[in-house]
Amino acid sequence: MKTQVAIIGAGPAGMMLGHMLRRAGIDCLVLERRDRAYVEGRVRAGVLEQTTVSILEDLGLADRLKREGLPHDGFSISCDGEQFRIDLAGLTNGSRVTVYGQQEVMKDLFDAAPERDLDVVFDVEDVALHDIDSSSPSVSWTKDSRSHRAHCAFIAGCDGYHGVSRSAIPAGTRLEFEKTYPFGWLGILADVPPCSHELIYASHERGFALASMRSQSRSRYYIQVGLEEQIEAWPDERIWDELALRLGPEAEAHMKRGPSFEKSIAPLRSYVCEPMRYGRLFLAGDAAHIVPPTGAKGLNLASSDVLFLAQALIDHKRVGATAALDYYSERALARVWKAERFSWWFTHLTHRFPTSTALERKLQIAEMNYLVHSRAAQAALAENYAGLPLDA
Ligand code: RFL
Ligand code: PHB
Repeated sequence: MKTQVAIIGAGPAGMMLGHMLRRAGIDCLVLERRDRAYVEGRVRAGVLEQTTVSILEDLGLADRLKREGLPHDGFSISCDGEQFRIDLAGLTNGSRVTVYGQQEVMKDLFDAAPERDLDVVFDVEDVALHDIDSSSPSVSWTKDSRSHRAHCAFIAGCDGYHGVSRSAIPAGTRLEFEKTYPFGWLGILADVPPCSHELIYASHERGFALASMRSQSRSRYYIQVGLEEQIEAWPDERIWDELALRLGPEAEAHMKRGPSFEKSIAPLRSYVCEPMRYGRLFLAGDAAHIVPPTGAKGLNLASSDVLFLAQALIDHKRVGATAALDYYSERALARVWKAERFSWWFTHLTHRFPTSTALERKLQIAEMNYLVHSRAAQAALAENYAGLPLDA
């Protein structure tokens, strides 16, 4: 078969790109290793920047987000039990973020696919990329034990950190930058009202904690845990006790406990692959870069990547121009590195590192103190958290 763009991976990056291309009348095909329920069931991002919301609005896919998403004008930071607020809107000319779970974003993207002629093939196996450095690349896969191949003009590698696309770029032509953190996040979902109407990021002697939400009646909480920790060692009561301690008395006073219905540990990593393009293959989203979730940037970067890529592919289709395609990697990476820096910085500010010395803990507390008292420091945090302009 033939298509214009073969998209590997039906996560947020692949599905948003698919919708952008179909709207511009560009043929594409999305290949996904898992089934729809699995992709939609993954509990991940919660915070959307205005750029991501605007992309979904522009695609006409934000009706439910507008109804059910929770706009947030600020968030709190708690340091050893003392809480202060970052006034996102006041510090940034009115920017705000929207709390709307990645699961809901995926549902909206999948629901709209059939009516917009966006083909998504689930449960594919053995996806392989061919001739990506030629003008006639192709992608092959198997499904139900039958082999398939799509000849295309371009391939979009949107298959996440563990996908196959990135490794199709010859090792000698890509640079990888990586840091793994010596801890992970243990996350739970529970059907109890959130302890605060805004998010609380806590830096505590015992480690980081985060109070987030999915709705007025569903809470999402995280605590920093050691990489050796097993989930079985964390019954709900132990997690609630730890959250109460780390988030501090103000949050504890309003914290409703209840049974968790999702519990998992995610490792933290900073990673960038450069360049994000090789021949006819373009990487986007987690396939090209990973940020620790502290800054809430992963899904938001995936959306700006695919916006840049769609603009370039549309340009190519309309006037045969390759300039935007040639500039894609540089344009995307400029934004990626700023989000990497911010996520790394915010992680260092709020987490306990097992190797950190007493001096480093004092420096961390001094930086937090500076943040409490300096409007300039708060403004820098706020503009990064709310999301920098696309080409800032
Ligand atoms: P995804 O979501 O990993 O999707 C990739 C898709 O590709 C499929 N795939 C393949 N398909 C075909 N063939 C293969 N060989 C394949 N290999 C893989 C996979 O099955 C999958 O469906 O990448 P994408 O689209 O780039 O999207 C990235 C986001 O999912 C990710 O960055 C965010 O979830 C990160 N993140 C957050 N981002 C935010 O912007 N705001 C947040 O508040 C936020 N919180 C989070 C997060 C991630 C977290 N975890 C668990 C890592 C909180 C957490 C805890
Ligand atoms: C979430 O609600 O899952 C969430 C919120 C903020 C973050 C990371 C995750 O920084």
